Amino acid sequence: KGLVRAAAIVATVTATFTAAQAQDITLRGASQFDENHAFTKTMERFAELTNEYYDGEVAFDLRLNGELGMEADYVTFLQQGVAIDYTIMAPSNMATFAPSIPLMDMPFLFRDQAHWEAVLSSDVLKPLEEELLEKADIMIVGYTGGGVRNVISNKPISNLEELAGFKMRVMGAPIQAQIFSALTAAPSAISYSEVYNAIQTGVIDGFENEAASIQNLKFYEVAPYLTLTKHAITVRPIVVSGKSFRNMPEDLQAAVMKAGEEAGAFGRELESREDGEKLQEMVDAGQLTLQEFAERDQLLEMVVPVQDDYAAELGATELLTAIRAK
Ligand code: MAV
Repeated sequence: KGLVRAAAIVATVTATFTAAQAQDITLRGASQFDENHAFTKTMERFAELTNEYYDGEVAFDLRLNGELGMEADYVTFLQQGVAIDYTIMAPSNMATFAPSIPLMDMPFLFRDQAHWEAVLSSDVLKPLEEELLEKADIMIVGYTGGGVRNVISNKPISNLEELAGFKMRVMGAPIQAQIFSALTAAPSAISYSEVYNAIQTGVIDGFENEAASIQNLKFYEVAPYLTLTKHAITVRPIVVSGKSFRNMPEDLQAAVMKAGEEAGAFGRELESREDGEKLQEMVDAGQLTLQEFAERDQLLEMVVPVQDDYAAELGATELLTAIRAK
């Protein structure tokens, strides 16, 4: 009888141990947005696909609504290997650690959506990925994005004359301010979490952003005019902390790489498809008024020399040429 009980205990202990081991790995992610944003949906897809490809079980703990801070915080977390294991973020938020990373989403880099897709589904950005890993210990496992960035403001802007001196927020990477200065606007780098207030209190008159985020964070409440400058199609890497990655068993690493690439393609299709729909939803709801920008072709001419100088400074002229040639 005693023996039978002992065997039962061993069986229970073994089962508990196996379950504990299987649950051992938890990967924590962070999103600035709620469950409706394409980034959140893409990270959920990444979790599903990782579990599909991994012959074990990984728990994903995705924190939404900026609970763990904003992208500028996430980059530090990832670099230090604390608080989060993965997220999606703008290359311009990684500039402090790797100055050439913002090249991949600088304004006016892509001619059109086909060009953007050709670049993201090729390996032309590899040198930048290597630099990010080396300098920041952050790994790019896939590329999402696909939102078109436009100027959004508290008063209508429809031509170069009205853009002159426009007090606007830009992302922290110096190239962002350089580009908008070349367009004669008055850019300043302000934290994303401060933008709404800064417009409301008149510190700035607007900024530039894509439909998904304008809608999710209700920026139209303070900036109801959107000018179709269409100056950027977003590139948003799905990133994993190098420290977290090295802690994973090899088969999980492989699953994460495969899931990252596929979740990226899923996210690109989703956000590009939703971009126009979301703009229209905001127009239909009376939240936004859209206007064309009269001299869009001229904008392009004004920024090309700035792009060239930036690439030259980084020793990335060849890379920029390769991206443009895709
Ligand atoms: C949008 O919310 C996203 O593109 C996000 O990745 C950026 O960080 C943010 O805009 C921003 O402008 O800072």
